[in-house]
This record gives sequence, structure tokens and C-alpha cells, in this order.
Amino acid sequence: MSLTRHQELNLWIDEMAKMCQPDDIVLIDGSDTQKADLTKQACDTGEIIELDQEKLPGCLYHRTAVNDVARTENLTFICTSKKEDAGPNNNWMKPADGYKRAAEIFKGSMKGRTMYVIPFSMGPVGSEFSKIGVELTDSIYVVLNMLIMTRAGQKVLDQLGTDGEFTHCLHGKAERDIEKRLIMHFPEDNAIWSVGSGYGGNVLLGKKCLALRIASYIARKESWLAEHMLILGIERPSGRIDYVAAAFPSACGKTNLAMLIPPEGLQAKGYKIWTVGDDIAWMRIDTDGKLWAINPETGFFGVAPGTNMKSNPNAVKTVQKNTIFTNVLLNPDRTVWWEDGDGDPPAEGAFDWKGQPWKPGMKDENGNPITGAHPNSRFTAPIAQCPTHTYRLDHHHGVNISAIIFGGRRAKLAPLVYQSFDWNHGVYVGATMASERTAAQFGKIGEVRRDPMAMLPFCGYNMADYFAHWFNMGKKIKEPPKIFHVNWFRQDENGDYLWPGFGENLRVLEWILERANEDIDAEETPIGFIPKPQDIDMTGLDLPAENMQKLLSIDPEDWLKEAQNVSEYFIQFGDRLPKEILKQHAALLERLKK
Ligand code: OXD
Ligand code: MN
Repeated sequence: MSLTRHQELNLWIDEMAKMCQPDDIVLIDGSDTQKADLTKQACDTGEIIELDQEKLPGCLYHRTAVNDVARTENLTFICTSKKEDAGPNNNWMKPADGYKRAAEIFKGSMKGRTMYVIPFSMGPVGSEFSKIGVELTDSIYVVLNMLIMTRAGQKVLDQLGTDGEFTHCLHGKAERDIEKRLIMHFPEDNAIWSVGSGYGGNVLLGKKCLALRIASYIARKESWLAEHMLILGIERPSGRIDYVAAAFPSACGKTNLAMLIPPEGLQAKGYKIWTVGDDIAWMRIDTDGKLWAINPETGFFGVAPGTNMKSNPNAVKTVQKNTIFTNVLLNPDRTVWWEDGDGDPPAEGAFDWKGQPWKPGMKDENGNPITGAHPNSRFTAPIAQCPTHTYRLDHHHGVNISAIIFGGRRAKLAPLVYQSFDWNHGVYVGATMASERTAAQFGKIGEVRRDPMAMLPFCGYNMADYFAHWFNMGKKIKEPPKIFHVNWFRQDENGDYLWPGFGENLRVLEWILERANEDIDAEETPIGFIPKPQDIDMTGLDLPAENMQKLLSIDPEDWLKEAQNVSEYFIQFGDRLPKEILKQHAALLERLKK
């Protein structure tokens, strides 16, 4: 069959259809009429529920299977010929075994269903930064999400032409049985096979699978960086806009930071924020020798619980229309609610994320509260609807990055902010990044989890090679961005947060930009440069002076203990660990002991 002008694409679609045996194959053209048609079909079957179109125009509601509510890292594999190429950071399978095991589940799984063909571009269509993928899926929910999260449809096929390269992305819901679920990456073949899940992170294959795991593998070969980072523009009173890219492990407020509202004192001075992205940055060296970044996505796939008018007013405004809500509480008036959102849930008549009747205060058989929304329930919404979105999202060359920021959640140890001595030291700071578990996470509270560059679940190859790639990039960039580390979560002896966070974080970003532009000097410490307390702009913020002193304090004893934990972490990478990491580590120890 000739669905497109691209011979290889047609052959691949035929081959996949032979395996999955759909009743029908439909090409997604990106038109509004097709989208409306598919939405209606999905509403007719109950796959999707239409929300109140007056209160939430264009908004839809979906529930995933109860056993299918988050990314399943234990079922996610990198299938490279050699195990060492996947590294200790990934589950590995031989490509032939990976295809075979997934094919057994895919076989005949689309009988009675339609296979949709979604051509999509990660990054602006036609930009040299961008990569094209084609996702085959038997889920209308996936199609509708991909239409928000990516640029999809005929325009992408036109760009692909008759012989363009693309990532082969196959997704099938199959039985959504956890025993028959696999998320397979074949970086050597530029292919992804995901079967048995309907949850976003596992099935919107442009996102984590392509834009991080496969892209990181390609990026190393092509000398660029595919990173788990938000991109944010900070407009200063002079009108100058500087862009920063920032990586944080999950549950550290990346989406909130990406669209923060400046505190009044700084607003009055003329500060403004521009949101380019909240999750992924592709960064390349442009013809000027500097580092430029695009956000390859066009939507947010954000966590709903905790999103409210205080934590993130811009996100609340973004999701008022054309948004897909997944696994949140469904109100009787066909609006939605989630824990730590705005307002109270209805006293009666709501249905929880499992579809069960729900009212506030319900407990399970063990006396634990039953939440209305799943803690990982999501909104999928167009970035263009965010009040702080910028046209630069569509700029083919992206934005010039002035600073790279790493961060984690540390109750002690890490100061509010510090700057690395240079690029290589910054790579070491990113490679040793960690977060402490909170009560909201499974495991021992306070336990430190290392998550280098927040890429641990997303690096599509051996992380030791990934560190080496970062060092190499530093040699190639003419004026490498300065690298910083932030910690919004430091606590005092009583466990109270020392820093107010949210919009106030802009005060720290302001210092970062001043340092990046070499406008001010700083205090040198064994771990890097920290601000002189008077250099953090406190206009309109009433914070006790002793808080700032505690926020910026560095305890060499604690850092020596941390360094011990870091050396243990590095053992797993064996000989593949770049010498430069060891050199940076030794230099830190020496500075701490002085
Ligand atoms: C995400 C994640 O969903 O990082 O963005 O898990
Ligand atoms: Mn993420």
C-alpha cells in the first residue's frame, strides 16, 4: 500500500501492520476536522470523556488502566549489540531478543482496532535542530496527545520527502497487562517499540523515548546535547533577555520554575519571564560557536496534583482550554479537580481516577486516605496557551543559553546556589547531582539518590560515555555557558525551609545571570563560587539575615562525607569513567581538606 511518498516508510508500515493486524490504517494529517472526528469516535467508545465545553472549551478527560499510571523503568530497555554500550544505568537486552519478545506481544494485538500513522517533528518543522519520527499506534488518546505535544501531520510528511530519515516508533496498547509490557529502544536502528501500556511517558514516543533516550544517543554521535532540562528566558529591566537551561530530578518543581511569576519587588523593577520549555532541551553549537537550545516539544505533560494559583498560576491559566486531563477527579458538572489544586472538591457525585464514586475524606481498608486524583495524574496542554510563552519556541535556531543550572532537593549540604569554577568542574557538579527522598516517595526518607544531570532514567547509552561527551562538548563551545547548582529545599535545625521558593527563586536566577555575564564578583569556597549575601536582591522580601547566612553556609565535614558517597556511586562505571571525573573529584577533596 502507498500511504505516503516515502517508500521505506510505506514498507515499514506494511511490515508492522502484518505483525499487529489492525482492521484499518489511518494517516494523521494534522487537520482540525480529522481531530474532531477522532475525538468524537473516542467519546463514543468511552475511551475519552468530553468535559463541560462552556467551562473548559476543547478539554477532554481520560483514565488509564489502574496498573498503568506511571513510567515503568523496570520494563524499559536499551537494546544495543553490546551490553557495555547501554551501561549500568540501563536495563539491556540484545536487539534480536528485544524485537522477538515485543513481537510476541504485538502479534495480532490490533485486531478489531485501527492503526494510526502519526508523522511528527521534534522541533520546528524544517529546522536543522529537529528530528522526525513516525509513530504507529492503536490509541486515539495517543494521537490526540501527540497533536498537542509535537508538530504532527502532513507538513511533517512533506518535510520528510521521499527518503528522509525518521525514528521508527511503534506503539500498541495490547492487553495493558503489566506482564506483557515492554518499552524497547533500539538506538542502533533508530527505533522504539512500546507495547502493553497506555500511560503518557511510555507511549507518547516523541517525549522521553525519542527526545531523550534515542536523541541522547544520536546527539553524542552528532556532537550536540539532548537534555532533561527546562528552558526559560529572563527579561531584565534593560530589556535584555537571557536564557537558561535547568535540570532537576522529578518532584523538584521544574514546570513551576519554567513559568514562574516574578515577585512584586522584581516585577516593579521590570523583570519578566519567558517560557520556552519545561522538560526537554536540545542544545547545539551554532555557527557563532555558542550553545543554542530548542525545546523539541510544543506541549506540557505536567503533573496535576499540587498545581494551584499559588504554586503555578501560569499553569492553571494554561489548562483552561484545549487540554487533556488524565487520571484526575471527575466532578459531577464535568469539570476536574485534584489534590492541592484550587478550591474544594464537590461534597458528592464525583468519580475518582479509577472511575469509582468518590467524596472527600474517604479512607481505604487500612485507614489511608483515598485520593480523588492519582498522584501522577497529568494535564496535556499546548505551550502556546501559557501566558508566558514566547515566539522563540518556533525559532529554528532556538535561543542562546547563558547559563546551565543543575539542582536537587537537599535538606542540608548544598547551599542555595553555587557556581562551578569552569565547564569541567560544572560537568562534575552535574554528574554528582542528587536528591533526597521525600515522604511522598517510596523508600527511606532522606535517603540520597544520585541522578546525574537528571538523566538517569533517560540516558540512552552508558552514562560514563555521556560524562565524556559533556567534557568533549566543553572543548568545542567557544564561550561555554557558566554552570551553576541550586537547592531551593535547604532546611534549618527544626526542619523548616530556609528559602521561600516559587517566584522568589528569580532572585537567585538574577545572581546567576550577573555571574554569567561577569558583572559581579563572588566568594570562593572549596565547592565553587557563592554569592556575597548582599548580592542577592531582596527588594520586597522579608527574610531574616540568619536564613541567608545558613542558606549559603558550607560544612566541609558534610561535603567530605558526600564525596565518599560519590566515590561509591562511581565504582559501577569501572574503567569507562572519564579520567577527568576522577581528577575533579580529587581536586574537590584537596580543596575541602585545606
Ligand atoms: C516526566 C518525568 O514525566 O520526568 O517529565 O518523569
Ligand atoms: Mn521529565
